[in-house]
Amino acid sequence: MTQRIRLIGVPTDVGASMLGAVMGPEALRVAGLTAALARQGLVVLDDGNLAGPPNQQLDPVQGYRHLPEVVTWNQVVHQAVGQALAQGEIPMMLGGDHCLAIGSIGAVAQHCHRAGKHLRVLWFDAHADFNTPEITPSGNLHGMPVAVLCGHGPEALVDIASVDGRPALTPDALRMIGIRSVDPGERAFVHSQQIEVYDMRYVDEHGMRAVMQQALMGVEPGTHHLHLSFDVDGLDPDIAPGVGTPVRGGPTYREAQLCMEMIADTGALGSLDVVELNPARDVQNRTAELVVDLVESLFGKSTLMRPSVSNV
Ligand code: Z70
Ligand code: MN
Ligand code: MN
Ligand code: MN
Repeated sequence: MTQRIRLIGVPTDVGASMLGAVMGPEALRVAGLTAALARQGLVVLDDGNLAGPPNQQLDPVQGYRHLPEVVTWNQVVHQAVGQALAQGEIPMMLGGDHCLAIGSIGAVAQHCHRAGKHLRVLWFDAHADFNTPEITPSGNLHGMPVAVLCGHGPEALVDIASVDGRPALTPDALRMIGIRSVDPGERAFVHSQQIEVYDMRYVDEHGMRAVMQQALMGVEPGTHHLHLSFDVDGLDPDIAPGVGTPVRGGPTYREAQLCMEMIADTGALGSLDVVELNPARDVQNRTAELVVDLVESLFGKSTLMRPSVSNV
């Protein structure tokens, strides 16, 4: 059966303090995303971008910057993702900043609950995005989506992400990959919640292959829905300069390729976010082109036909 992928442009940077991620959806289209997905045999559906409130560049209020705007964006995202999943499509968010994952993963969790599927979320990022208003150094909501999805944060956002009154995620559904920048209070909170984190030291010591084998352990296409939340700043800034907050020491091109190929091998990828691409910081759209290349691997581009070896 032909898979249909639904591109959902989410041009927002209200969750960040640096401007520019609003241009992410167009940069990905300009870099050839649609053609790359079509090359992998997918039917690509793209009705353009969602609409939401603009960035007024306000200061944080009670620990949050732009909370009402972030709520509205996530309601719109949740609705669009829920609709795509109900139609049997693979929703792909074109961000936009990472706050949009509250709505997208909230809708994915609801879909899994109804369909009786197990959800596994891979959070590929330089950051843990596990802040709360009590511990955030910035008030930026793109530093908080994982906490919100696990039930910690402002009620208005936790509600969007809830399924039958329960948080969208429990820590056991979550695997973080590529992490190398965590704030002091956030660090303690990540530990207390027992989040499974494959930080860069772990990638260095064990290699990306072992990381992905562990992160994908147990994921089977019939019973599981795999969601990739791909923050572009997770990649090493030498290869991906077009992000708002570059942090050196991330996965190389080859490590990132292997990560995507091993996700493809599961056959269980059901939805994804591509976030934090900042074309204003990019060099001739190079980062967007890299992301398109990686996304093509995510959907099965490989050099040779090979037997499924990823879980051996
Ligand atoms: C920091 C904060 C952040 C980007 C997430 C950074 C958060 N932990 N930055 N994604 N690009 O402000 O909470
Ligand atoms: Mn992030
Ligand atoms: Mn489960
Ligand atoms: Mn990040």
